[in-house]
Amino acid sequence: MLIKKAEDIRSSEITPKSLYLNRRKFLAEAAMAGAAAAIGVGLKETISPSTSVLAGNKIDGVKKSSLSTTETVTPYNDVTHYNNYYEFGTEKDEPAEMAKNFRTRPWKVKIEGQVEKKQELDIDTILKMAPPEERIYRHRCVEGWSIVVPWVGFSLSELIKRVNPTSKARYVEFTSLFDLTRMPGQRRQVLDWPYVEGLRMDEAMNPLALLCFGMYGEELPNQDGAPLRIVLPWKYGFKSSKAIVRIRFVEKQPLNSWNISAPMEYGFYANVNPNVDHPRWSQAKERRLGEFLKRPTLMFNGYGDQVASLYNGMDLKKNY
Ligand SMILES: Nc1nc2c(c(=O)[nH]1)N[C@H]1C(S)=C(S)[C@@H](COP(=O)(O)O)O[C@H]1N2
Ligand SMILES: [Mo]
Repeated sequence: MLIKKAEDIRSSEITPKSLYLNRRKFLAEAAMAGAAAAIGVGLKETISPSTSVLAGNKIDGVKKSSLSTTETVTPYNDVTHYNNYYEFGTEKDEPAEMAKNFRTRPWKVKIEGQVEKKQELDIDTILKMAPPEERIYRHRCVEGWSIVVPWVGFSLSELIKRVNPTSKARYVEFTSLFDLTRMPGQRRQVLDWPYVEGLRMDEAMNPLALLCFGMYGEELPNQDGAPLRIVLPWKYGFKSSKAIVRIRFVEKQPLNSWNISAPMEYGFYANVNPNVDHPRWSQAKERRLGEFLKRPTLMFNGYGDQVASLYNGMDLKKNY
């Protein structure tokens, strides 16, 4: 999502090399799955996190959620090796490598701003606030790729209810970790660090908004935002902040990193919208990791029934 040169714009129209390699990997996996079926081993075993060197700890007592899609889940290996996480490099394969040894304990999250009691919560206190759920969501990056991920977490509203925002709280702001020694990508000024994002209060309270600490039944791998991130399936991926250390309730619309960096290209709302093109490319289609042909992008990424009413009366071409 860096400001790209003309030659890069063209390359987004053809098959990017990483996706091409991804397809080769996909074909290899499909061949493996075929072989596995032939010898009576389940497909799941060929793609499950337990086969990865980055396997985390299993999360117990995870309940299935009715908010899940039944679409095919993207292989774990793709979701953990095709990442946007500029604190750990700007190439898609860099975060897996560069975040490998990132320490996520101890970890505190500051609760600040318009709340009855400002406090600092330990990550392990937050994880116990509500029972963990598996939410299989579609997730669409503004760059035109998408994934389907079995995230683990609970609704952000569970935390918000417990910290009692005041009546002045109209927005909530998420700040990611700033630490030059632990996040080497921050030594480059590709963004104004730390990464910040925000939501309107009613968006944050929508049941779909997920406070996320796991995926594929395990703790989040570092490259996907451990130990705590947000997941907002109806919005472009850049709204889903990783490695959150501060949640602040505010009166005014917070700034957000990509809007600061390129306001004409990335707005505050960032709702998935196939009818509003990015100034440098169309948003009408997307490529699901592991697939070759593009598929049409859906309004609100297909979550319109749950979220369209939040934007009644708003011009979504202006509020992109
Ligand atoms: N702190 C932080 N959060 C971030 C980003 C980032 O660079 N830094 N990238 C965003 C973007 S552009 C996307 S598409 C998603 C990618 O999440 P994933 O790597 O788990 O698929 O993370 C979002 N959250
Ligand atoms: Mo993204």
